[in-house]
Amino acid sequence: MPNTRRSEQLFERAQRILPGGVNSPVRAFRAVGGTPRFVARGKGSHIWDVDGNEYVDYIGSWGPLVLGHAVPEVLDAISDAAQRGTTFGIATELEVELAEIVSAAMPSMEMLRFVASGTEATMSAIRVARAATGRDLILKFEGCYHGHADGLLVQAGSGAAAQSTPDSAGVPAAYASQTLVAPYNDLAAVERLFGAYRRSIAVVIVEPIAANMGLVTPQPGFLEGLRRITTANGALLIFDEVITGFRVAYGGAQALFSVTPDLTCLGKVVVGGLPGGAYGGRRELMELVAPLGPVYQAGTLAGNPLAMAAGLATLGLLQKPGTYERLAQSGEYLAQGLWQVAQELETPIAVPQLGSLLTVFFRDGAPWSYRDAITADRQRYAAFFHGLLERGVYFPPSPFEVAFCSLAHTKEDLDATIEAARGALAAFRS
Ligand code: KE4
Repeated sequence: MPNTRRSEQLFERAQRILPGGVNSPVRAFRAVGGTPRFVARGKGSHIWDVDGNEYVDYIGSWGPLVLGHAVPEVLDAISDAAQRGTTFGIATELEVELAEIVSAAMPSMEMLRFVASGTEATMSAIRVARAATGRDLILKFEGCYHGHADGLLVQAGSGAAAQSTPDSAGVPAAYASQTLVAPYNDLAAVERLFGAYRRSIAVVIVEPIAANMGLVTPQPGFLEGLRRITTANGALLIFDEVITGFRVAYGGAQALFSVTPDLTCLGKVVVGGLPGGAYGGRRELMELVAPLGPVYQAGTLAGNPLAMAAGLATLGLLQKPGTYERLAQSGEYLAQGLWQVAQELETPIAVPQLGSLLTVFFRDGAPWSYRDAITADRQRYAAFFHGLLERGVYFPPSPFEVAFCSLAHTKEDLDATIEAARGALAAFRS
C-alpha cells in the first residue's frame, strides 16, 4: 500500500478549517472512501501527491486540462500576461481576442460574455432566457449538473448525486418549483411537460453529452428533438458545454451533432484551466445584457487577463490538425482495453466513451439515463477506484463523473492503466 502519511496529516488539518476538508465536495472521496490525496504537482499526464506517489491522471482538473498539466506554451502565456499585471477591472485586448476566437469556433455564439466560472455561465444564460421570453420556468434533466446556482440544484448530477443530495438544502421551495425535470433521453417526457406548462417554460438547459452521472450519450434524435420542441413552443435551448466545449470537437457538441442552441455555456478548457467561463448566443439575446440591456450580470474577475491568456494559448494548440482524432483514439483505446480486461475476468462492466471522455459502470450495458446510471454497483466502483489508485492510476473518485484523457496521455500511460485495471479487477475475484 502506498504511503499516504502527509495526505492524511493535511486532510486532518484541512477538516478543521474547510468543510469536509475540501473546497469542492467531489475531492473528499466521500463516494469511494479512504484518504483524499493532496496533490503536490502535475506535468503532462502525470500528477504527484504530497507523499511522492505518482499517478497517471484522468481527472485533468475535471475537464480543463485537455492538453495536460503544466504545458509550457500555456505557462509561458500566463507568465507573460502576469508580468503586465494580473487583473485590472478595466477592459483588455485579450478578452476581445479570445471572444472573437470562441465565436469563430462556435458561430451560434454571435456575442458572448466571459464570467468567473461555469456556474456563473449557466446562471447568467438562464437569466437571459427568462428575460427574452418573459417566462419563469426552466426545464433540466435528471442527473445533469449545471453548477451550483439555486434553481439548478434540483435533481442534479456530479457531486450532488454522489452524496445523494440532488436537491440541495437551502434552496427555497419557491425556487425549486420553477425548475421542471425530465429524464435524459426522454423526449416524450419533455413533450408532456410542454403540454402541461406550454407557454410558461422559458428554456430547456441540457448537457448535450451528459458527463455528470457518469457518461450518458444522447440517443439519436434526442438533441434534434429538443431543438424542435423548444422552437415549436417559443422556448429557448441552452447547451451547457462547460465540459464538452473544445473537448469533444473544436466547435463543441453543437458541431459534432449539428444542432444549434440559442445560448451556449462554456468553462474549463476555454480558459485553459484558470478560473473562468463564458456564455453567449444569438445577438438579439445577448444585447439584453447590461450595460446594453436590462439583464444585469457582472464580475470583478470576468475576462481576467491571465485566464484569457491561458485560453488563447490552449485554443491555439487545439486548432492543430488531428487534435480531436488523437483524443478520440486515446479514449477508444482505453475504453476497449478496460472492457476487454473485464471480459477476461468475467466482471460485467459497461464503458461508454465519446472522444476523450469515458466512464466505467459496474452494470451490464451502458446507461441511457440517470435512473439507469444509479443501478451501477457503487461498492465495486469504489474498490476499482482504490485498486487503480494503489497501482498509480487516478480515476474519478465518484461513479458520477467521467475520466478525461488528454493529448499528453501516451500509449504507455494507457497500457499501464489497462494493466492496473487488470490487477484491480482480479483483486475482486480473490
Ligand atoms: P464550475 O462552476 O464548477 O466552473 O462549472 C459548473 C459546471 C457547469 N456545467 C457542467 C456541465 C459541469 O460539469 C460543471 C462542473 N463540473 C464539475 C465536474 N463534473 C466540477 C467539479 C467540481 O464540482 O469540483
